[in-house]
Amino acid sequence: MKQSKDFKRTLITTALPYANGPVHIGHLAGVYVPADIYARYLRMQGRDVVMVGGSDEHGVPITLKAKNEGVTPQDVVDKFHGIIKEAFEDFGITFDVYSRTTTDIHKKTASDFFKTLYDKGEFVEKVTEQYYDEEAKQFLADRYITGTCPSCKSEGAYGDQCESCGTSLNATDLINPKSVISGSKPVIKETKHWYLPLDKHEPFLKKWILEDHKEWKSNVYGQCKSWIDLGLQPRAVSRDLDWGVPVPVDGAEGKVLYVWFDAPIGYISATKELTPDWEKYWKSDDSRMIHFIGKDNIVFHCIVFPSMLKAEGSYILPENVPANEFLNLEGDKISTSRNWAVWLHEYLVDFKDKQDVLRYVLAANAPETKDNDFTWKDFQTRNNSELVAILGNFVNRAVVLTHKYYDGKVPAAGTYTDYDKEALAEIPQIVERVEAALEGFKFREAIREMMNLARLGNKYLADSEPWKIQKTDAERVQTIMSICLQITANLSVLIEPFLPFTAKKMQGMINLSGLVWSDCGKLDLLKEGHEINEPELLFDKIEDETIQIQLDKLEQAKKANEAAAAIATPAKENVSFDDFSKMDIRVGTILEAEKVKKTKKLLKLTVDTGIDQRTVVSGIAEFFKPEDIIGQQVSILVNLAPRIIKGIESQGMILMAEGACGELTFVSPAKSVKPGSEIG
Ligand code: B3M
Ligand code: ZN
Repeated sequence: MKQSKDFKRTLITTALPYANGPVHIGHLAGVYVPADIYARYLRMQGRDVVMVGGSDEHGVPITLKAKNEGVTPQDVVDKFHGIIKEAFEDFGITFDVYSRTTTDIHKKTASDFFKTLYDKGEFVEKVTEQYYDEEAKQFLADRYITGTCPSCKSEGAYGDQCESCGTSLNATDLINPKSVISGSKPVIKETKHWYLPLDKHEPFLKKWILEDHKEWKSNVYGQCKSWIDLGLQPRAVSRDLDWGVPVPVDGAEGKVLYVWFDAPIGYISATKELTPDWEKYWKSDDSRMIHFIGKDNIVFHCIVFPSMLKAEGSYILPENVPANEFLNLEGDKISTSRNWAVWLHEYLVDFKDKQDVLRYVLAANAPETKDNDFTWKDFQTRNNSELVAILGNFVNRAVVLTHKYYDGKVPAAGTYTDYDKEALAEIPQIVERVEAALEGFKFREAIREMMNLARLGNKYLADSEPWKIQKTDAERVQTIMSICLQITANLSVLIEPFLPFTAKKMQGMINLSGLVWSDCGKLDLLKEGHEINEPELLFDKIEDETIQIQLDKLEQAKKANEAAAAIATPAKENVSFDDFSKMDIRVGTILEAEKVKKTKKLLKLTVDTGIDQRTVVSGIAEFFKPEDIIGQQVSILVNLAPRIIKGIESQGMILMAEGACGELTFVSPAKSVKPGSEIG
């Protein structure tokens, strides 16, 4: 595999998050922490590197959100672009430029790009049939059409997918389709669009990826291979929509570039915004481009965008696409709509100044080769038993002892024992392993190796026990402390790409600045007599209560979802009034209650129905104790045909309401009424 040093420049791109919601830990773990680690590592080597990013501000989900909230799409993206940008800054994600796709530069760049391909005849035009809203006078994107799912029959399925049963759909499959805009029934109408003929680029892609880039991560290579093996089809690059970059050809009124056409061009526009010299990053063979993305974006970055760049002709193609899999949260898929997420802006309120803890946990647990789970318990453990107990503990003791023994001045190294030499010899080896892992985009391995240096220091100090011999062998203690300080100095450099906030604190503590990557592995970073500063705590323990608060938050989100899901249960089919009036529902009073033997759920009730006293078997035992419900007024369906339940004849049914978590409560009159009163 080629190394970073084989190229003169590196252009790092990071997936542009949609500006229709804030960013969460999944974004950070999948894309931005690895990209930032990589960019910092290259910058510390003095390499020419730019990291570009920005908000993806076009596309249907944004227009839908705007519509639901009664604001304009621009309002939506203005709000979230700000929130996202700030969250990234807070977490130390060092974009050289963080732009957005609604800038004039971007609109022009995307528009010109389309025009170039259009003029070169790189598109095919196709007329297809699509749903059209005659009242609103516009074509309807898939998400703008709802109807009954042909598969599970639930209402409110979208034109591309039913969220109840997960089936992917074509808009024309929906039963009773309805326009989200006007509520009217859409009609089918012809529309013209421009397609990128991926089939034409297939032979090239086959060679470029499957033969020339066998070194790509297996999840990325595998996905590309299965797309190519299936045979590539032309892809529409325009849409009938009024939010986006207008298609720059005559007769394309009301059409915009498909969001996935303009978004990757956003990388180009952002670079243009950064520097007038942008072309050297995009158009010279001694530059290389690396796309940091999540797995759902692989096809666009490995197949579609490269085909666009190739068709244009003057751009370089990505050298590598180290896409990550997904991060789950406490065993469940992260979901914005279900609020099942840890939002970055909220994390920082609950864990002030603990950016590095999250960066550490996410990198250590990054979903590099398979989906992975974030749990608060693991977060706590990694903080307490790795960051606090190993890294923080070692550095703190090294600094504190230096103050105690030598008034804060670095002692002379003296003579090394074999044990010292062995420990010191490990440092450059660890550095080498960190480098090799980073060059191969293996961030978990890199951070583990980085932590091994802290482990080494911790063990060296614990084994050497300078506090025991300080009075008897002062010379030896000087050597031990000098070695601990050199390890600390090395750590302060080595951790910088991963834990930049902590690195800064450490460098402040040992009074060093301007360190670069090649300082890693040097054993004389701190000269004899160099004065260090006062110790500062790098990490502190996270208690169970703090973790419980986070777990409670998630529990609440879960309950709210269940409540919403319960409310959202689709209505049953209509019944006639006659059918309804056949039901005889009355107010009854419970006179007796006892558990039905050998069952968990059933109570046998005697109910005064006003007509008679009768026996009803009811599945409420998990929620009520028999003695607590004597005298309770209930609603009872008295003319339900009797049924034998567990050998008891049940004559009627008690009506119950089901709460968000499945708990049952009685449906009873707001004030006490005579048993036998009719309900209806
Ligand atoms: N906004 C999709 C996503 O956030 C899309 C990425 C664009 S990268 C050019 O997953
Ligand atoms: Zn369905």
